[in-house]
Amino acid sequence: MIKNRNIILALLIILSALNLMAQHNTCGTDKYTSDIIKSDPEIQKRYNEYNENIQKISDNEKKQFKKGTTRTIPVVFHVIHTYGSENITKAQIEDQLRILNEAYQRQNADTVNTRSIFKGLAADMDIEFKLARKDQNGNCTEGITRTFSYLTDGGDDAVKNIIRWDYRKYLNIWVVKNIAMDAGSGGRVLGYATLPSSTNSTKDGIVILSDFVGSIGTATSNNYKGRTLVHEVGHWLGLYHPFQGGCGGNCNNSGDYVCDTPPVKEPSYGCPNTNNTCSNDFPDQLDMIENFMDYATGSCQNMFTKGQKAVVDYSLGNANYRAQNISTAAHNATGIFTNPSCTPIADFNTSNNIITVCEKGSVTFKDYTYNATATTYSWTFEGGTPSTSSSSNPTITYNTAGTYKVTLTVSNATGQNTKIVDKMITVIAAESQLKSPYTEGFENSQILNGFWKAWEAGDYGWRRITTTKYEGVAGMQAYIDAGSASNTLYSLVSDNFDLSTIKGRSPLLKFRVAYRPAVANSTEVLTIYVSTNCGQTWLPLKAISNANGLGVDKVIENGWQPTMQSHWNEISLDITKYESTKNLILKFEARSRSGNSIYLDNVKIEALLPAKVSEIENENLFQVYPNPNNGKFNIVINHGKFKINDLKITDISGKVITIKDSNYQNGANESKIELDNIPAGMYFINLNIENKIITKKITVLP
Ligand SMILES: [Ca+2]
Ligand SMILES: [Ca+2]
Ligand SMILES: [Ca+2]
Ligand SMILES: [Zn+2]
Repeated sequence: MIKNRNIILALLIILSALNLMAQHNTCGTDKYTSDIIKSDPEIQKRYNEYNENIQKISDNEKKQFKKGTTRTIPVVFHVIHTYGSENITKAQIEDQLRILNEAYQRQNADTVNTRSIFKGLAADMDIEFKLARKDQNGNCTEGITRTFSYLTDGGDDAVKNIIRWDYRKYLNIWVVKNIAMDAGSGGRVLGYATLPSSTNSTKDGIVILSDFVGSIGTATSNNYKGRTLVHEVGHWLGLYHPFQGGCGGNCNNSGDYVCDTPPVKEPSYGCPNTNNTCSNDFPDQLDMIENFMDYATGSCQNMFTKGQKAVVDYSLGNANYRAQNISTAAHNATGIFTNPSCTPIADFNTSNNIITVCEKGSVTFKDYTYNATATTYSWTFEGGTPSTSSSSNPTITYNTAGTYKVTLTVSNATGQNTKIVDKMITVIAAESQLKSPYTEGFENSQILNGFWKAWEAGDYGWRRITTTKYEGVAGMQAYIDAGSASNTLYSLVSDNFDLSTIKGRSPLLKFRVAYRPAVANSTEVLTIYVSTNCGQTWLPLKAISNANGLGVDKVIENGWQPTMQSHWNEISLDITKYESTKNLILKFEARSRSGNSIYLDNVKIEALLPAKVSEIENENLFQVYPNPNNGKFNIVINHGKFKINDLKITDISGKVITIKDSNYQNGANESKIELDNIPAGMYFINLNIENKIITKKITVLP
């Protein structure tokens, strides 16, 4: 079975290597529409209605091009980002706007490439796009919002809940790093749109990959020339793919319901300008690979047709579809014909996302202010040196361990704006107070409030829970279900530990995990990283999935959680390599596959080998007082780094009077012992520490 699977995998790898050319990037609108129709009968009804209506547009109307007045559509770009390259520049967005405007007014420079057979069919769509100048609340905007969210990495429709503006006034375009929707072709889904018929107040708009926005910046390296958004806006305005339904039948009732786009059997890729995949068109034309609504490479696309314009005119002329987006009311609300000066919105991050640093380390801050150019910067750095700065990207030194706030106020002639990030920078002491061996059971309810740090995305990610745990009252859960976008990473970063106290004794990192996958062939992954430089860099220690111990069994059960100790697997990792470090930090990174949660408890750093006898004997391990006593006495154990097995009190013959084997905490432990009715005489207290017995003699008086 396993063997066969490996052979199939190998074949798949070979096939995919041979067929790299067959891996096509696609548009996600068909898949999105089919899913949304299935989930909502009302949308299915509206979809059918819309299709019937556009089939009713007369042939004559579809052929006759009338130059009309330009319709203006207010647009807002919502950039969803984690301060990476997906946080594209305003210039790149403006470049995209130029490309949209050229395409929808047949002003693009490459109209000359439209082949002569199609030149007479090409249409100026009479549409322009303008970035909003007023937001929903009437505040000055440049038509670009920027929001930090891990959902940029495959959140798909979930990004629409982060921010959206009234869909009847604004064309909402969400710019993301990754779209999780399966392209079904080994390539990427570059974008997807809601159709005029499938729209609703929470979903309407377009999601597009950041590196396919415009033709400059991060889009420079592809040859799509910003036509991906031209295509998606075509869907948003009510156009279909010319290859929809293959060659189809009557051109008015099949395919894209437009007769002047020749039928195409399947999507066109590259620039196949001799293709004629359907011959049921009359006259039989070549495939119109120039059309923005096919899939040919953007650099080969250059036209819409008169028939497509008639469909878009219908959509823009109907209040049920897109008429409100070009209304005077929308124009006034969005301020697109005004040119106000906005106040900048303060935004910043650190260079390379570094938020932890060793004592005396430095952090460079990076300005991401938007919505206007700032003329002044005023930073305040709690715990930093210098503690203030007026430069845009200052470098600050942090001398003392602690967690510190950062504040930036930016301004221009119109006003000022402040961003405060509480507890942004954590400065870690050169030597940790937490000496190994050490156990973290997540029992302290304040564990995530300054000791460990958890990264969440929306409702998902790491949290302390009391409903299920390996031991004690609480454990940790990386909360994941179908709503958690696939490939989203949730990090849990530990406090720092001094490993040098168990140096030479084969230090191990041990922890308990519990997991079952929600579906076959898709498993969440837990990757453990370590850092010895206060979180500046992370080294992977191990990635664990269901195949190598994330769960104790291979049972598939959606929504599963552990209910007994036998559900928890113990993972043990060798960390000898780091035994000299005095501040080791761990990171538990859960990768979502939109399946089930991962559970974690009992994170231990301990030594495989016992301490050397001489080491133990040299420790002043325990005291007993008073001595002599009357059978009531106190034992103080301060065993530091050594592991205690048990404590036995015996009489002079070796008979055990009592055993105390409860858990001993790190540091000082004090126990009260009361031996009632015990005969006077000599007794021994035997402490079993690291399997060596250390004995103290006591005298009980009559
Ligand atoms: Ca057609
Ligand atoms: Ca043809
Ligand atoms: Ca626990
Ligand atoms: Zn499409």
